[in-house]
Amino acid sequence: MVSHPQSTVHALLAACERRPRHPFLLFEGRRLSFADVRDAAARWAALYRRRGVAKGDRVALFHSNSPEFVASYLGAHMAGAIVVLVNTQYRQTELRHILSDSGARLVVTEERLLPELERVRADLDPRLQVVDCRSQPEERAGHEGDIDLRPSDVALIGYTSGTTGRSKGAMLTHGNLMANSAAVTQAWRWTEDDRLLLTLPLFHIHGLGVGLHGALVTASTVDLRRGFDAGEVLETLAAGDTTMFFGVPTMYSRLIEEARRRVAAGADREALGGRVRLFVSGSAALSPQIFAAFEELFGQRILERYGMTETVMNLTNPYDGERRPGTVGMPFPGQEARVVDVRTRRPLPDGETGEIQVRGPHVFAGYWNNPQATAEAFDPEGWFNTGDLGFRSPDGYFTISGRARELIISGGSNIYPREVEEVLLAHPQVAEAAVLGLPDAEYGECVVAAIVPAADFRERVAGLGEEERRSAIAELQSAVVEWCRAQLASYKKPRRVVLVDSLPRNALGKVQKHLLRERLT
Ligand code: MLC
Ligand code: AMP
Repeated sequence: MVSHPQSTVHALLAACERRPRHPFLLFEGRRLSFADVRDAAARWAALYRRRGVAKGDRVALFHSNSPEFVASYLGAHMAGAIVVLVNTQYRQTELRHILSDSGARLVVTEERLLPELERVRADLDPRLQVVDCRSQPEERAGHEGDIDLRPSDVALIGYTSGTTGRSKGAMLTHGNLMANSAAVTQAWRWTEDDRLLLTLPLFHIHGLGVGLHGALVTASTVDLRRGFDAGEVLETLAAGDTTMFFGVPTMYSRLIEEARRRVAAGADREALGGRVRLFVSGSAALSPQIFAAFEELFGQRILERYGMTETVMNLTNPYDGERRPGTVGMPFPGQEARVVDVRTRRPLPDGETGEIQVRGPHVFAGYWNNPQATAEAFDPEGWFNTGDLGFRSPDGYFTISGRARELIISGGSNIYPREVEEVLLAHPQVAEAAVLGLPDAEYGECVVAAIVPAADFRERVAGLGEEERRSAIAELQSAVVEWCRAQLASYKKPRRVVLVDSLPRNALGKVQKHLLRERLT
């Protein structure tokens, strides 16, 4: 096993010992050293304690990328709390579920998101406290020296997966997070001299568990952005201080598009990648076409890796060896992976497709308050069932070929069809609904909904002329999209709504999505 700090806070304090004045975070003209972040985190810890947060209590973070996010996150750990990550795009349905399921005691948020919280407040524990992320208590907390954190303590809960329409909270311990960062930083030769340009959201494992934590354990610098903008990224790379960039495939396809535009307008092609030594892609499949186009323009082979909320990082293409497009490489140091038969659960020989299982210190501690889901996720030897299908080549490279569970990945964000279907079914004009992901050039996959309208709608349009019928249908389609947007994160709304007379179902009444897919493609 690779040695690692005991907790995120131990990692922060170690970085402060080594190089207190070194910049940890660069953000919109601000420059925060490790010591600055430690002090800000200690102030947050004091604020939490004053508000009654005790060890093991849940603190939800519902705000965007900023130094305040990092300080409120590490401060929660200093106070012994468990952080609940909340996507800032989440709306009523997700907020109601996550904030009540996690039993959050306090939520840190920003002004623009307050109305979203207000909308669900009546359904939540009246004791839930809401704190503005700009709160900066003046005094310094006691000392962060008596941190009582063990590797087995839960550090965060990331909500993921939702075969039942409700997402489950994956509990990652400090040990899981730090073991992961140790493995990632070793595999990618991450050193204290690196500067990571981070445009990924910190409320996901990719930005937080891979990006921020990697910089924390190596005591290196993060150039943190509010979000991704292709032009801004290209300008930053060209400035020459960035050494690493991590992104989802949609970001790479936008970078390629923007770079082509600039080269056509006379920009220097040679300077596109600046001084970057490593471009990493993950969270969704990177197509070999994007890989090749990027190499042609930027002169660099993207390193593709595979992970998930429950495990942070699992597999990676090699830093030094061949980065093979279409594959996700091999296990990180100290981790194991294998492929098993979907039915017999026995390990399969190389080349045969089955479910990928992983095992190691990076694998989560189970689902919050859900022993049944936890038990189902592991086999008796402690292998975690990823739900992803794939195979291993004879020379050890894994390829992901599909998913055992229903999941749409659009632009690196996960969408569970069942959750969208439930929202659609609650619309008064929808009788039946089925949601699936169809291929999309920009996002990889996009959400498509097939709906059977309610009887009164069907009767009404049956009596209309062609023109009026078309406009009634268009009206229903857009009403349904707006309905979803009001209740769910906007990226989950269907990008196409198709009205059908009936859904193809099997003898048990289950919708046959493969037939529907054929019909809609
Ligand atoms: C935004 N939109 C999307 C979308 N993101 N639609 C479909 N899929 C997406 N992923 C829609 C919004 O709803 C909005 O619609 C419109 O696009 C503009 O919104 P935006 O906020 O301006 O979007 P943009 O900045 O363009 O976002 C694209 C993106 C972003 C690729 C930068 O989606 C992103 O940051 N993705 C990364 C997600 C991530 O970090 N995943 C890692 C999970 S961890 P409207 O109609 O409202 O205007 C994990 C483990 C692992 O998977 O292995 O890493
Ligand atoms: P999440 O639940 O948001 O953590 O998403 C994890 C899922 O993203 C995995 O189970 C995979 O299905 C998918 N994923 C992550 N990285 C890759 C990759 N490089 N290629 C294909 N799928 C990926």
